[in-house]
Amino acid sequence: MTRTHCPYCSLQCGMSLASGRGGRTLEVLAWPEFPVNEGALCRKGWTATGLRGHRERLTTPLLRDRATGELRTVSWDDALDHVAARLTTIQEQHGNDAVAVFGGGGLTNEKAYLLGKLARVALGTSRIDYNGRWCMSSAASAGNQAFGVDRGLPFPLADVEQTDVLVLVGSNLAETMPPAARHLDRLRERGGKVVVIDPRRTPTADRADLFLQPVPGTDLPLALGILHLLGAAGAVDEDYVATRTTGFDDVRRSVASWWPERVERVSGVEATELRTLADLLSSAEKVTVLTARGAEQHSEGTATVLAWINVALALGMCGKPSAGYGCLTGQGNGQGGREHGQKSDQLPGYRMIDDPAARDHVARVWGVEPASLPGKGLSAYELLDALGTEGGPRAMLVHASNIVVSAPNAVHVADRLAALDLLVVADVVMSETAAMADVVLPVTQWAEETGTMTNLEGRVILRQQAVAPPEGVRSDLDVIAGLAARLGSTAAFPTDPEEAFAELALASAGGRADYAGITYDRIREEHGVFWPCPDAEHPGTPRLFADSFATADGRARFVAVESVGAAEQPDDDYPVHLTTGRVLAQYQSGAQTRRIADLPDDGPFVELHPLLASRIGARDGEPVVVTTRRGELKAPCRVVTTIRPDTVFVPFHWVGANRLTHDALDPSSRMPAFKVCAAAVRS
Ligand SMILES: Nc1nc2c(c(=O)[nH]1)N[C@H]1C(S)=C(S)[C@@H](COP(=O)(O)OP(=O)(O)OC[C@H]3O[C@@H](n4cnc5c(=O)[nH]c(N)nc54)[C@H](O)[C@@H]3O)O[C@H]1N2
Ligand SMILES: Nc1nc2c(c(=O)[nH]1)N[C@H]1C(S)=C(S)[C@@H](COP(=O)(O)OP(=O)(O)OC[C@H]3O[C@@H](n4cnc5c(=O)[nH]c(N)nc54)[C@H](O)[C@@H]3O)O[C@H]1N2
Ligand code: SF4
Ligand SMILES: [Mo]
Repeated sequence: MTRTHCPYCSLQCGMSLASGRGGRTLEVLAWPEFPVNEGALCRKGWTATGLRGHRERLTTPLLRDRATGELRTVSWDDALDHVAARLTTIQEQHGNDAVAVFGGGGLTNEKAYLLGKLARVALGTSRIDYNGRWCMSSAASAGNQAFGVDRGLPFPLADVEQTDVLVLVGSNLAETMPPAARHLDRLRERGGKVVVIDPRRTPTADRADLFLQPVPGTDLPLALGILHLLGAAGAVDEDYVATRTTGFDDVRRSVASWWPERVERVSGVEATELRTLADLLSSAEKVTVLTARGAEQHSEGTATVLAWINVALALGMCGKPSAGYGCLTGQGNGQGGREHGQKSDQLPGYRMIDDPAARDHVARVWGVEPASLPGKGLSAYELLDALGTEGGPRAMLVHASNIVVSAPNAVHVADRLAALDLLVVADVVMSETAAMADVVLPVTQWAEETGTMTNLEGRVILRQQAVAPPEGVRSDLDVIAGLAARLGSTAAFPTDPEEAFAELALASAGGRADYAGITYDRIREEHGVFWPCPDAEHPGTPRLFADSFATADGRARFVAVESVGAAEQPDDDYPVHLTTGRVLAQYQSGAQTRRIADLPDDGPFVELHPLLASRIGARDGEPVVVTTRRGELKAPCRVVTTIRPDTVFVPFHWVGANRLTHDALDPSSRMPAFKVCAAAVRS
């Protein structure tokens, strides 16, 4: 029996794996003592072993034959020799930045750390970024500005049970983190209130005492309107604002013109509902605001999060027990993945790459000259947009992202990928992106390897190996080390995860996300350790901000923000709002879950309201066509009364949704506007 954690989302539910018949069978069992999920798992967790031994599992490296265009089997040595030789030639001809690296928030901390080191040390390229940019980067950017640190939840998730009012802005956690929904039930049993803000009445909204249904992309005006009402009601905690924050005067002025009727015109949320929410917040002792992708994946995502943080700060909540603001991070290692150097502007320990002291520290750990470390690179979408262009990357290594399905404006992105001289994809299955690659490298997955992940609470946990990998398959750590050696790097690239973690801990020491005091043994004993944990005696930090914030003066910063609206607004040609998101039984691009026999894989669908359906003459279950300025999708419609009549929803787990989405980026986080664009729909 091996204690480990689910391969999917950021809850990182604890589970036990029982291997039988000499490793031929593997069964998921509950691990009731692990506090985050208390033995509960969602359907994806219970069925997670379904990819093991799957006939579509990759088990041998593949190289595209120039003559036939087909992928053919090659040995590991031939594959890695070929990749290293091509990368070297491309860099000799076009410079170091001609090679790009694209990582993923599903990678363990050890992999993310060494992938960043591969880029900065062995390849000397600035061009590394990852799919986490599309996930929580707006909340990260806002958290850094307001609190001086970016940890999704600055408190354990279970704390929300003890709050009085919980506001969920753009989170459908009943379907995206099902075991977390029990906190909502317990909160309500205690007499607390749940508020859900979503253009769709989701299973999460079904648990709400108050449900607001705004036009997609209007959470920012909504927050400005709430703050306006709180000010007018005298509900601002002036003592807290005076002693623990700076910048409120600008914010107070900036919300003066956001009276409820103006917010109603923009957001479609009635002024009376806004007042109800403001009253609820004014009278509560403890308020917790949580944002997720619905609020964040917008061209104004960072400003939106800042505006909701301003609401929490004005009420005096951040740092108070069972209250405050948090972001529900998404991928398994969405949190750790952004702390150890696969983001274009960061070095390990959440250090900034343009900070000379940070460069000195990390260069010393790596045994290189600080000046040899490249500077800041391009953000994920900008990187993809530059592929194969003049001065852009000519080769790219992809570890743990299925870009062809999950990138915005995906038809364009697939064109850019096709323009590369060399695309290398390391994956466990033949994803849509791997299918485009010149070299495919088959890697181990979760139960077959050991490594740490950092869950949405900042809790560093250990996924332990339960079974041997299939023959022919290697870990990403082996791939990284194998390439680094062939590229002539003399730096250390450990393939043992525990050794890699020890180096990561050193590199992170003194940084914002300090792991220096964390070891595998401690994690095993303590059900995970919360960062920052600077030394072996330190207990770890489940709760941040009780006494001070991570800013220079220890105060939280109010940042005044304005709303200019979504980048693309409906017009006569494209009259409805398109939004996208998730369903319970599928995960992300679906590369893994679409192949699991016990999960329904019924393809993309278009959710729309009966009023819209009758206007276009569509009937439930029949195909409709959604078009945007980027592309078109034909899929069966689901006619539901739970969505706004002016909005359609498409899940992104299948090829299709992202042919439609817009590539407008948030100016600060570079987050794409996945959650709203203008569309037309016809039957
Ligand atoms: N089943 C499942 N669970 C997952 C994942 C998965 O793929 N499948 N992925 C994991 C990952 S990486 C992530 S990031 C999380 C995401 O977790 P969530 O953020 O909960 O998931 P989404 O479905 O993307 O978006 C949440 C809600 O936002 C709403 N929404 C759309 N536009 C807007 C808007 O403008 N404003 C507001 N307020 N709401 C809006 C949608 O209707 C949707 O119900 O889930 C994680 N868990
Ligand atoms: N329209 C729309 N698009 C979206 C979103 C949305 O809400 N709407 N959400 C965005 C968000 S929040 C996210 S997080 C992204 C996610 O989108 P993707 O980056 O595509 O995420 P996954 O499908 O998880 O892709 C992970 C890939 O890595 C493989 N893999 C799994 N484990 C490993 C490993 O250890 N090593 C290697 N090398 N490979 C591995 C899997 O088989 C899979 O092919 O999508 C974004 N795209
Ligand atoms: S909620 Fe997330 S971590 Fe938990 S079992 Fe489901 S997918 Fe896995
Ligand atoms: Mo995500």
